[in-house]
Amino acid sequence: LQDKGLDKKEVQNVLVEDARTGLDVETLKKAILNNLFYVQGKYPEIATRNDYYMALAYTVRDRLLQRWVASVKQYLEGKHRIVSYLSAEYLLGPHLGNNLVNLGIYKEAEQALHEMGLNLDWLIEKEIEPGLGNGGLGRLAACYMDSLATLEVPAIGYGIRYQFGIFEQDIRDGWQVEDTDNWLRRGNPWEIARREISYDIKLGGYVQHYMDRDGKFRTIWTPDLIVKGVAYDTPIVGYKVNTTNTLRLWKSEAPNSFDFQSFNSGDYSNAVNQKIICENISKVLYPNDETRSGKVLRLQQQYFFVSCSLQDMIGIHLRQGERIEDFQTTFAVQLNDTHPAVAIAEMMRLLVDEYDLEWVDAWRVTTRTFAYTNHTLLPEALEKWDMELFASVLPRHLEIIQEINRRFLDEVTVRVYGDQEKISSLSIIGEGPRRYIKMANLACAGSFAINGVAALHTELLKQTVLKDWYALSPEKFSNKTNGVTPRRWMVLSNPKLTELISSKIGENWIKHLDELKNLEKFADDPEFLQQWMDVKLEMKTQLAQRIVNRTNIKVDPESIFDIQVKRIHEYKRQHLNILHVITLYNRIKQNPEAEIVPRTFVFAGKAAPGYKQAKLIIKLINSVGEIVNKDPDVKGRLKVVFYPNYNVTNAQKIYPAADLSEQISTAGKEASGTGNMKLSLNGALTIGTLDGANVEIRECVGEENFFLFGLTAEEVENTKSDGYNPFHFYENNPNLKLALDQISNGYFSHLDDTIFKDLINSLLYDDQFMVLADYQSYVDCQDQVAEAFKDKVKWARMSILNVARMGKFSSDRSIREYCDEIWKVKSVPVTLNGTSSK
Ligand code: B1H
Repeated sequence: LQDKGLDKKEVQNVLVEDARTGLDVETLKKAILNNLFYVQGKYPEIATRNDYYMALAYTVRDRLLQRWVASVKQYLEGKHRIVSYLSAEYLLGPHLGNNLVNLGIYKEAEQALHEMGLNLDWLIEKEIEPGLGNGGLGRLAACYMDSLATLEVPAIGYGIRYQFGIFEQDIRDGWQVEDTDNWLRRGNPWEIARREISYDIKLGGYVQHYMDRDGKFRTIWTPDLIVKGVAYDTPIVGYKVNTTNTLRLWKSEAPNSFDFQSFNSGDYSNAVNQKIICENISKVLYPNDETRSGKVLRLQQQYFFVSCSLQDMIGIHLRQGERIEDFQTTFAVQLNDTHPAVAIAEMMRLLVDEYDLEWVDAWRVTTRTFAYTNHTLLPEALEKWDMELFASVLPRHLEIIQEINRRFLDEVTVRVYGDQEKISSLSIIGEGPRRYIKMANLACAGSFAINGVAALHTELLKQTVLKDWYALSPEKFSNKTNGVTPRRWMVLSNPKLTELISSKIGENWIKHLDELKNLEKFADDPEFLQQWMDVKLEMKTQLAQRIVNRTNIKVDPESIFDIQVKRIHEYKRQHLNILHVITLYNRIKQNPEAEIVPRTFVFAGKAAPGYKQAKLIIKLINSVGEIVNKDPDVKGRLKVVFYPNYNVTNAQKIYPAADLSEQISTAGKEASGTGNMKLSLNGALTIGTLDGANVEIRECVGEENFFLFGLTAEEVENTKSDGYNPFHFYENNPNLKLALDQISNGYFSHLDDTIFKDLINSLLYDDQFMVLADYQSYVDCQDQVAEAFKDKVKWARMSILNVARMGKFSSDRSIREYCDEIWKVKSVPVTLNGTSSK
């Protein structure tokens, strides 16, 4: 700067006064037109809706960049421990509205567009969301990125830039059909490709060991494929703070040398093939929520993003002038489930093979760096890799894992006094007809902290799947109950309720959700109760409009909006819900004059494409809907809707309209749930089992405001060990028997008595998830719901108290706990123009 005769202050002033940073309506208007011209190459008369969306998106991005650069600068200036979140999934949802909320310029942008004759919602709805996750686990990562930035904690999220995210769901003839999610088809204004940040990743091949001239053991891994990972960065801005962190997603490509080789050898088509193989690695997200896929490509994906991320972190650490041995002082690395757990072996490989550390020193660094979050107890979700398959992709890592295991078991043998059962349960390598690698055990061995995602889940972890680990190192275990960001899930998705709440208690609650407590004193205020009911009715009316547009089903906004939206899974028991629908329907058929409180049942959720029973459940919902919705005896009192393609965008429209939140998983199966929190925060009352975070929600909102039913986790286990016989419930409960018989006889399927055979047989003769055992308790509880809903004011009062007591479930609280108790990181306010917040 001095060379150019410029004063540092002057340059900064030029930057901050730039038309790309101003937040007022006039500047925004100018900036939008400017970007329309210089980015899209259009003038207003010929601009399309997408042109305007892009112009606005770039206008917002310009403002993010200023904060982003300031954040990176500030982080590099001092010595701060940085959180590194490793996740194979980020279910971000659309950026535009959220960034406007967090920058605090939503109203200004709305006004600017209005003055230009445009509508903000119309542009927001143009965005295609990045669906880079399956469900709760991916969405949690996104909420945590929001809270890290809002709490001004230096953090990087690392993951995969899938070219195709979670498939799009359509319903044809009642069945789910999948379509590819080409989310990048109109470009992505929210990311910046950092072509200069890339790493080579080896795959396959073989390993050789030799002794060098100094008598040191050396290892050479000769891969049979090298792929390049390129960084794509997305800025994540906190709510009304300058802090803007980075989400760095890796795209796989062929290395630069590739084209070159093809020219030399003349084997052009082979070179093209190789290029395709490389690009395949980040091509598509595996759509199996809660079930692992033992495919080579999945392991390659996991290793690919983990190796890129660790190389990137080591680079950042060393460029700070630090020693490799002190890596853990620069980064705390959180493993979002075991999907990135191969990081533990990769860290050892980098330290030992590439940075020449002794094994024990490398292990010390590794075990002070990583922490592991477990998200499920379901046995089918626990990741295991066939050892031969693993060796074919990561030969060196297999050796390293064997060495980790050898040293670990050597130490453990004495601790457990040779108990073979314990040793084999703790072993990272499983024996059997084929040997396999247990990723949860690798994660536990290599981490300094292990946590579950709700109090009950953590207890069950300690008592069941990780029992022997808990006995070995109880100090590593803790609970970190999940949370959700109130910015996306209230301020953005439910502006009307947000405004109503803020009119009574101010806006502080958006950052300090506990302050919702202050609403309690208005729970008996008749005017407030009326306003509360008005907002809910308005949101229900809006959803009713969307429902009719999308499905042609007309629903009554005055009816109970009874909502179950989540991935379709047998353990989540959407079929229990449907059995209740059929039971109400039969009451009407048996007595058309029966008093039935009108209800709209809304279902939404995707089934893993290979999950037969889940797909059948979708077909069942639609089949029952078809009969119930058009039966004249019902007189519109019951409506069943399956809203297609559940994603973040649709969730934001559904939650605000819910009266009743269905959280009805078999107790002990849902690790936490987060939809339960979002629905409750938006004023829905919960009908649920004592599972996951439901337990804590009920504790907070009060048992009088929660509709509880069903077996407890303990009762489920006892019933099973006593020999559970679902057929007994079928034979002895006439309403249940009738409903199941109707399904199997084809009452709901044009007399086709074959379609639902598998589903019914599994319920009658196996019923792993205790649907029949919980049926009567559920129906009785639903009768209480209907009774309670008749008194609208009383219901509204419960709804207000419910919201007032949801403060605990902010992801800000979760992240604060992770920061204080696991990562030991502090916030680093970022200053811009001398202030740290808007
Ligand atoms: C959760 C998963 C999951 N737990 C495997 N486990 C996957 C497992 O692609 N895969 O192979 C994908 C996802 N997802 C969910 O995590 C739990 O079921 C919820 O109860 C919990 O709220 C959520 C966040 O902790």
